[in-house]
Amino acid sequence: MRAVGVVLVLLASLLSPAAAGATGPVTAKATATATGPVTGPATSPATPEGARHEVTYDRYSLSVDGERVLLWSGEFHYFRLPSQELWRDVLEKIRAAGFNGVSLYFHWGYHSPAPGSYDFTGVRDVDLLLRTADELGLYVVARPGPYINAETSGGGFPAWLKTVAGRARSSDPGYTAAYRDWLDHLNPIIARHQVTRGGSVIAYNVENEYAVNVDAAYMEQLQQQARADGIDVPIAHNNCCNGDLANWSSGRGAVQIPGVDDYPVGFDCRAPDTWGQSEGVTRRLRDDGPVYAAEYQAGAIDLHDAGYGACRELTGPDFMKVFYKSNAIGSGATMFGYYMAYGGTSWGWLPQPNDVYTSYDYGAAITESRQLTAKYDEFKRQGYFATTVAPLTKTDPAPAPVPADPAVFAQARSNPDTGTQFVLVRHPDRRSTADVATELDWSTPDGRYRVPVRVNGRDAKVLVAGYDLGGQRLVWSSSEILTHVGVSGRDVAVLYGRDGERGSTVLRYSSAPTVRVLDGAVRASYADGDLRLDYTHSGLARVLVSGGGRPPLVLLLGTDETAARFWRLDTDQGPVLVRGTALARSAAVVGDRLVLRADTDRAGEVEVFAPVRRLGVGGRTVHVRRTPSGSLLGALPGPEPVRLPGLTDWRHRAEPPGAGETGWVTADRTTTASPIKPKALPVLYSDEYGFHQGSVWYRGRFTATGAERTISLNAITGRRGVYLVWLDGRYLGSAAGGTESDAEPVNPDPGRGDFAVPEGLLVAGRRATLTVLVENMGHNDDWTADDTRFKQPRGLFGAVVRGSTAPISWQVRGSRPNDGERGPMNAGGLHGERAGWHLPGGTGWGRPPSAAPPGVSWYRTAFRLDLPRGHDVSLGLRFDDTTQRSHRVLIFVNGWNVGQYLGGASPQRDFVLPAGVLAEHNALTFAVIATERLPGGPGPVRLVTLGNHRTGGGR
Ligand code: IPT
Repeated sequence: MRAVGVVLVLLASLLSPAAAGATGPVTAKATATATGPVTGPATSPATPEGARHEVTYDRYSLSVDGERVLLWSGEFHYFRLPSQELWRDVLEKIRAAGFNGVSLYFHWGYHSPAPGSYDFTGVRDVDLLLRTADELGLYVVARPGPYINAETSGGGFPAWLKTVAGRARSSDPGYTAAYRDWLDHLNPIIARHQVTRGGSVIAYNVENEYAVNVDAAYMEQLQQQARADGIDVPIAHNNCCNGDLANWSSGRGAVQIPGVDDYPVGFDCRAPDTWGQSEGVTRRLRDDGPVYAAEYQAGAIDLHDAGYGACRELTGPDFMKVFYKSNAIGSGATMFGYYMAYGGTSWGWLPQPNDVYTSYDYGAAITESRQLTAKYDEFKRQGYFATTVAPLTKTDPAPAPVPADPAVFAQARSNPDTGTQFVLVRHPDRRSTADVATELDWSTPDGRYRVPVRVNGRDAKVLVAGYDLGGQRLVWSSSEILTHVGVSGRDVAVLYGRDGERGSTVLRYSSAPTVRVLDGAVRASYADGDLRLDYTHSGLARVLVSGGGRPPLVLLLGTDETAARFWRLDTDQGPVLVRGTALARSAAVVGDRLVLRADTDRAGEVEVFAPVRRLGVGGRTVHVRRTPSGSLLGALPGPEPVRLPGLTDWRHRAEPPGAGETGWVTADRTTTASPIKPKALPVLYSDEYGFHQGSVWYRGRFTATGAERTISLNAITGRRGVYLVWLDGRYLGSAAGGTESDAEPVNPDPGRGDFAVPEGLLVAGRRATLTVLVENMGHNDDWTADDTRFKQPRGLFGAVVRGSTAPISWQVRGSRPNDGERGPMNAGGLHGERAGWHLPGGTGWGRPPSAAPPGVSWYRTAFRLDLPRGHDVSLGLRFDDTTQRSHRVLIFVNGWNVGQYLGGASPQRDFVLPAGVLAEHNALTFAVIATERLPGGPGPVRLVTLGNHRTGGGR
């Protein structure tokens, strides 16, 4: 398999225009320079001859086999999408947006249910993930932690690590032994997918924002182990704090490529128009390596429950234009990791509860339900440019042309070898919404010009001068470049500007060329070798330029919107352009036919610029005609409508408090590895007894005196968690769980609840049973690397029966360590979860009562899907209950815990049901936890369609 991949890679590079000596897009050929690329670590000696590729870097960029690479990558969390086929879907969408890379965290806790036990199968098959990225032509920055943060439970640490002695994220022996074992299992998988061995892993990111309480020996040991495990690509790190605090650029533990994370507009989505002061320009941390924007904000967590729509607005196209372009020109970075390209779902017990709820949509360019947004279009505009215009891989700061009006700010970089100039224009205050039109006095490589520019509102442009665009010479343009390809001896270029704004483009010829305006209103003039085109951006204008001593050029002048309808796809005959479909996934030239995989969301045109005469989409031949632009034009059908079944015929099953006799463990420990000590002994922390996920039941038995007045409890659940209390089967009530205590107790009373003992309930001399259900909403992260957050307990923290000194004997029962293919973080410790009620099948279900009592009740229904074939339909489950009742619902689809509905406690009402988890026949099961009587059960819910595309088959 791998050998075939290598042959294809070699073939592709032989066929690439760069190898043939022409200047071509994508494959930026590094020109030999005085500085010369610094050679990275040696390639693996075990690699067969011919498969070796070399990854090197210098102060400008990474290079592969001496060819410079601008790494334009987006972050993707495979663990937030439990379906191998959907990994491919999302990675195809990421690739189609113009990304040439993905940044991948690996989640230790997701793979390891217990010390020494690892699962790399099914939805945990990261070997397949890396193979998929490679097949799609995506470079990978592998980010194995061991600590990853990522708003996931424990920041990626397995919860069992909370009981291991020794500070996490340090060189302490206890922690070291634990993480070494994990990395010794993971590193070899990553290693065999490195570029140096014919795969696509191009860099390896150790640790994550390791900035406070640092231990240099640990950083050094992580890198030594990576090398020992066969990692030979450059090692990087992501600093949290704009390069401040520990950034690992020098000294013990330093990495080769220290990068910087930057979230310049932060995480408060409540006022999405409000941008703070942050410049968001990535700092250079080493002179001998490229500038690396390791995590650059591409969405936001919803810290204040504004909903992800607001986060998508906060980080929308205006923000992307202004900040991404300012950063590219301000910093000269050539390595980018946009966080997130696709956020996904923190299904099961994946959320880190203090910062997120189930959805990790992130307001990203691709929504949780895998739909493409306006942000996706902006990524495409910028990503196509960044991966097309090769001189961007090597630039130095350059004198900027002076705007006639100081209300426009200009900043420039240029490529020292080609002379190509890149000029950023925007408002000096990036938040300004003024509309300013002015001129630049621009000394380009091809002469001095007055270039009209306009900045209307929150906008930024990167204008290019002195660029060999295929076989053409671009002198300058006030339009931006989307991309260009060479097709059958012609150049096809797409330029764009905002709808209604004027644009001008100047191209150089040795004699007057013939200009034909095929579409739109474009004025052409020729003088002294310069062909000047003037136009107003509107729709899609088309100009055919021929003669003048150069190959013919089809110039397509679009708006932001019409430019975004183009797709650039690589084939072994070079890149081709497709226009009109909602998505184009892949293309292949087979003889005289273009075989296209594309999605449509409505009926409409499809146009291709490719060296072919015929077109096939999704296995069907499309009737096409040749256009004056030299393209083929045809029509494609839209999707068929989706009909969804109603959710009816609910069945019910009660889970009485403390039900089930097996699985209880005596809780009598008197010590804990956590720096947070309990209020009273024994230690009741659920992790100490091997119960790490979801709810935990406690049973405390004591001999009553009859004088008991109050039960005082403390429980730590994580944010939005609750606990419920019964005494001798009588419900006493519930309380909100705490989020944390402290090593020196400044917060000694977390999650306190006081419950009055009903008069006459307890009889002197009789055994009494206190039963408590404590939710565990997920584990804290370890950002501060000092154990005080990460090793926060879950479960009961203290229990006192006031009015009695009788000893309480405790038992605890929680989750099983693993739930089959659904893994260690799917099921918690409800009796129903332990008994498999969340799985399809089984008996014992009856008619629902008119109201559910406080406590745990299970509901179930089945539904059959009859979705149109050859379509990609994304479904969700919508909670229509608007009463703000405080019940919570664990949602299981065919056994998979797809999230937790939190009544009035979180803004999330739609839950995405991943296509890979759905089948034709489906079981939908709810575990409802109600803190009060719940008339009518969990309330109205229904299936909703979140997206519907005809996919053209192939998936
Ligand atoms: C940075 C983390 O590296 C990343 O894992 C994730 O948590 C992200 O932020 C926020 O979503 S932490 C940085 C904001 C201090």
